[in-house]
Amino acid sequence: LTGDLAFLHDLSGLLLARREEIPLTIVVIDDDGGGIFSFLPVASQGEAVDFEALFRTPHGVDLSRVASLFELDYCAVHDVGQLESALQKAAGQAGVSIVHVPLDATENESRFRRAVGVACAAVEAGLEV
Ligand SMILES: Cc1ncc(C[n+]2csc(CCOP(=O)(O)OP(=O)(O)O)c2C)c(N)n1
Ligand SMILES: [Mg+2]
Repeated sequence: LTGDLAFLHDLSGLLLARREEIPLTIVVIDDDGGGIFSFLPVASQGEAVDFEALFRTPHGVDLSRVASLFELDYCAVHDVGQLESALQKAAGQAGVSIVHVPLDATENESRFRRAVGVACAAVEAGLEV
C-alpha cells in the first residue's frame, strides 16, 4: 500500500519485481501529490511558501501508463466493492498487479479530518474505536 509520490519515486523497483516474477499486489492511493503535507503546520502558510509547488507537488501523471510501460497487470478502482474484487483477482495472478485508487485530494483531506474527529470524540466519550 503506497501513495502516488512514493510509487513514482521507486518506479525502477518495478523492473526487478517483473524480472523476478515476484507475486506482488501494489495498491496505489493516488491523490496527485503528497497529501500528508497538508497536515503539517507549513500548509497553513499557503501561497507565501508556494505550498502546492514546493510541498504538495502535484504531478498529473496518469499511473495507468506506468503499468503499460512495464507491461504489468493494472486496474483502477473507484469504490470499496471494486477494490475488493480487484484484490481478489490480483491475489490469483502471478507477477505484479497494480491496483490504482484515484482520489480527489481536497475530498480525501476533509474525509480524513472527519474520521479523525469522530475517532477523537469516541475516545473522549470513553468508547472503544
Ligand atoms: C525514503 C523517503 N523519502 C522521502 C520521504 C519524505 N516523504 C514523506 S511523505 C512523502 C510523500 C508522500 O506522498 P504520497 O506517497 O503521494 O502519499 P500521501 O501523503 O499523498 O498519502 C515524502 C516524500 C520519506 N519519508 N522517506
Ligand atoms: Mg499522494
